[in-house]
Amino acid sequence: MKITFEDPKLELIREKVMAGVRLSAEDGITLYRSHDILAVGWMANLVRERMHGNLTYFNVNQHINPTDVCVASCRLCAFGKKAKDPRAYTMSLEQVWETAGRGWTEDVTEFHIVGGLHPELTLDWYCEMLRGLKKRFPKVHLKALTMVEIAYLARRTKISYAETIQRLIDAGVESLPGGGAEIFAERVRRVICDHKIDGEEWLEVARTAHRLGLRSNCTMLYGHIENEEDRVDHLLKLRALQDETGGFVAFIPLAFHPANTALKHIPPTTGFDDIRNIAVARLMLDNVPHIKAYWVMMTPRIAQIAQRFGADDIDGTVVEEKIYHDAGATTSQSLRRSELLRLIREAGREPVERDTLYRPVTRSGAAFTILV
Ligand code: V47
Repeated sequence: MKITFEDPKLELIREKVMAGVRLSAEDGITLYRSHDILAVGWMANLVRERMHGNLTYFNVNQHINPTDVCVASCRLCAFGKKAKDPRAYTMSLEQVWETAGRGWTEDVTEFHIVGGLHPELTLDWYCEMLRGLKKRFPKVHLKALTMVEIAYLARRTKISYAETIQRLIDAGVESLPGGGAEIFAERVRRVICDHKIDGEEWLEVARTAHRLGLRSNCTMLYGHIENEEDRVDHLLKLRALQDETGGFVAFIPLAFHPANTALKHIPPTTGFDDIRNIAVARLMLDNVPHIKAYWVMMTPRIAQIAQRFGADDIDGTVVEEKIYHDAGATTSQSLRRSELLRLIREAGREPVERDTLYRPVTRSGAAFTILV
């Protein structure tokens, strides 16, 4: 039976998707402009099932944000604070280790560690923090520091990106989270994050990390002042780097949360746009293995539906999330493993607990092993 799409502009794209042909920038714009969400989602689901069958991945992780002090004053951000701000915090090394221990159980397989650009914390401090975590929690994977934090530490230490990353690897970093990419278009960055490294530098840090053997995630912040061209340009730059290095593991579209930011006049994203971003990403990023519907950002309800619109991962237990909650997120700060399982099973998908690099984790009682 031939299915007819409501939006005739999608027919040519469907032919390409069915034949496994790479989509162009123009196709990306067409997908973003279409209101035929069922057709866009149908194609994304086809690709998702081609790549991952009926599986949806999740992990048992814990976020740690050692400091919210940040020298940048990005308009998009509600998390970063100036050092003098009475609300600002910076953990001591002992506090980081103690925070990690508080959320830790035998089940936790990943610490996701990101924070502000602190003017005084040195690369040595971060290395000591990482070594201390590895010593105390040797089985837990350290996914730590964004490209932005790495570029800042490199500049302050007056060493190259490669040397900075190598020191972090030696101290225990095993992969990098995907944050801080925002939108690569300079015109947009000037408004939302003018104190941050530019898009080319973000990509250069990622390229260097991949060359040194680290895998990383990648993200795109949408729902502020960007347009469809900016979104497609961003996705194509990630796709081009992935062609070169193969180092990205997952892409996470991040919906802008305006509350408590300098851009609070911008309305929050809609469920329609959240779902569309998942689907278009799955279709455009044909070389990135996983598309993550991050439940903290899109709510567990939308993340659940996203599993039928291109996403194959709903992220993890998280434990304590600050960046989105400072920006007004009303989702809970953590989900139990059993809740993640229910969200996946009720969408008719088969849950697979994964480690950071998407190897299945099997458990028997409290102990667990990672199948390689
Ligand atoms: O880097 C900051 C963004 C990112 C706001 O790699 C905001 O597995 C929306 O990167 N509204 C942090 N977004 C989150 C992130 C992430 C999350 C989950 C998993 C992974 C991963 C990465 O959130 C920041 C920035 O891009 N952000 N402020 C805001 N007001």
